[in-house]
Amino acid sequence: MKRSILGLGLLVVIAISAACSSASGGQPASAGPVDPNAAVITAQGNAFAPASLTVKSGKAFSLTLDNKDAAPHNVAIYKDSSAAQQVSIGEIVSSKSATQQVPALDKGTYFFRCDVHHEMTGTIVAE
Ligand SMILES: [Cu+2]
Repeated sequence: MKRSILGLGLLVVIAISAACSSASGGQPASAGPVDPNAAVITAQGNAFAPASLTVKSGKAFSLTLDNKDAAPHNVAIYKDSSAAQQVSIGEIVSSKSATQQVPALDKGTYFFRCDVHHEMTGTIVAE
């Protein structure tokens, strides 16, 4: 009796791990490391969503751009809208996602844009 319960448990474990591996194998390929805690900005129809992102100041973070457009986009963060001082420049990708590591920010409001389409803009607020 005990033996068959053990056998059943083993079968369940095998079934679960098989289900997991087939699920991850079916995922579309994406660029860059996958960080489940990354903040996500979506680019679609040549616009960012959300256009304003709030983060914790003083703490580096991962930011994923999920580009749903065939057009190339990136998330380029600058100190302000003059785009004179770079903070973090993300990889330019088309129809896929890319994750960038953003250094710890002082409290304040930062500007980001797509370096390909300067009309695509947003703000990051570090508080
Ligand atoms: Cu763009």
